[in-house]
Amino acid sequence: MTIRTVETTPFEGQKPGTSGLRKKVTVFQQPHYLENFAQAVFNALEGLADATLVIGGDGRFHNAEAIQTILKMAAANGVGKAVVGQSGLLSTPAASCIIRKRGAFGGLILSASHNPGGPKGDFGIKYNIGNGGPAPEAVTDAIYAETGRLTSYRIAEAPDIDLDSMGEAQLGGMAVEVIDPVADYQALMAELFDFEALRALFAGGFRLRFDAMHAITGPYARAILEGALGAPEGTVVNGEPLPDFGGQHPDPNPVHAKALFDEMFSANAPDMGAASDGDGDRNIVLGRGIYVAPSDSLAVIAANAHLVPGYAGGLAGIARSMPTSRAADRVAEGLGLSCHETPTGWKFFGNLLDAGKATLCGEESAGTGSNHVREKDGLWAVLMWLNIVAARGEPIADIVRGHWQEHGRNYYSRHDYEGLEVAAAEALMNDLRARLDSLAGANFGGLSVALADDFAYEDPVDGSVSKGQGVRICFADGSRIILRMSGTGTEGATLRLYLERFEPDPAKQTQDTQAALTPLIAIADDLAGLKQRTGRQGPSVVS
Ligand code: VG1
Ligand code: CO
Repeated sequence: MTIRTVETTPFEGQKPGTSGLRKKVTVFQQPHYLENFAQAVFNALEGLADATLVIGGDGRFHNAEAIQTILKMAAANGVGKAVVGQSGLLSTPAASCIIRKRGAFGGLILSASHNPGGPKGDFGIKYNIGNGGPAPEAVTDAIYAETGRLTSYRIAEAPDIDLDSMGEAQLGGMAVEVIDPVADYQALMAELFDFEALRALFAGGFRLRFDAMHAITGPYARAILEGALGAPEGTVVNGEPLPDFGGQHPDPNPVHAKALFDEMFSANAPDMGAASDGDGDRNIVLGRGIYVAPSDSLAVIAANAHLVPGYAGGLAGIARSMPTSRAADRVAEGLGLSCHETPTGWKFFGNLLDAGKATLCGEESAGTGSNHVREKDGLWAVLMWLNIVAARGEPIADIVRGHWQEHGRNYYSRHDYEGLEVAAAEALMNDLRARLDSLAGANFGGLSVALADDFAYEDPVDGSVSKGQGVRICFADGSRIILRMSGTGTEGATLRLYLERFEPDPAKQTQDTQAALTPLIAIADDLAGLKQRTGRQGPSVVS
């Protein structure tokens, strides 16, 4: 094998503290761009020689080319073996599963998750460590440091590997194994869930519509739902992964999954609706005439997990990101479990899961998962709900409303202001931060501020501290207003406003979430000057 050393210049583009790169495809198509990042990863990882790396992506535009480049670079950097999903495909949770199952050193996942794809869309790459989860900050910082001192990268001169056929090949000194992207993941799901009960559920006429949004979950959902569980053909819609996701935006929210929402609120709605995102780690769940807010989903799953074989032994604890509603905290309290509050992003759950401090984790942004892998897992959440429905024999709407009656209801909504001018959004946040101290004890129409801070987290396992994770304003009655800037967008700035209010009394609970939150929306606007400073009349997405 001939190895070419290509001279390059230090690489700018990656934000420090982020687990990978997410950029426009056109940025990734620039000469040396992907190569620079990959070489920075290889340089930063000690002990990679002769080790196994798992490689796969969500099938978006540029996936196949990027994988060929990465394989040639991995071979040139002394990697022992690459395990690649057939046709270069692996969902994020399946990649996590395979890294763990095969004891790999780590993995490279090619995806920009819920961001749009296609030649004008986004591409991304991130490195996951040997526990199957996103690299923690110590590793991402090391990769970032390497990007700043790169002078060359190494690549093998070799023909492309045939990724469409399963089997083993050799790329110089590196073995390449092309595997079925679904098999290991499906086997893990069969261990966790009562597949027999789920087969009986579908055989009994239960109707599910699973919208794979032309992204990676299609093959997984077809194999498991329509294959192993016998759901009727057509249960999975938009099941063919397409490089541009069929021109759609693979983000399962009320705007981009509108067809699914319309169907679930129609007269002929099936029993359950669900969707996943570009790389298969997110999920939404709907019942007939009801959308289950992801924060509620975590709480309901926690309260019912004992009904599911993989969790029958009970939970070690629950973890949620700070902006996620406190519905799960109430369940944890009732079960005598601790509920950990982490910054946004799945990487913060890894230590808690590894240390056995949590079994279930969730984020308000349609992410739910457990200790079975180290990523959030869209299809897992759907199977969890199916198993709970099968065990309880109740419709989803009744399960959710019953949960609110028993535990109280945490009204919750996220308002996104997308595509803002970066400087204006940053100024808004900075001005708000500067005023936090003066807010303590302040009163807004009868609501008094109990705590106003910029969230900081100390990891209970390794002691690392992450600061500046979002402004939170907590009121004496349990309501919260949270503001933070998105770290995943590729155009302008996205400001996220999170609103939460608790209503313990079932007699006072209304169906209209936005109406229940109206006073908080007004306070948030007042505090942050949202309308005036963004020049927007309202948010671009309400979820
Ligand atoms: C968003 C979500 C966050 C999630 C992250 C990655 O981040 O809010 O909860 O962990 O996306 O999800 P941000 O910084 O834009 O708010 V995914 O599906 O891209 O892996
Ligand atoms: Co995702």
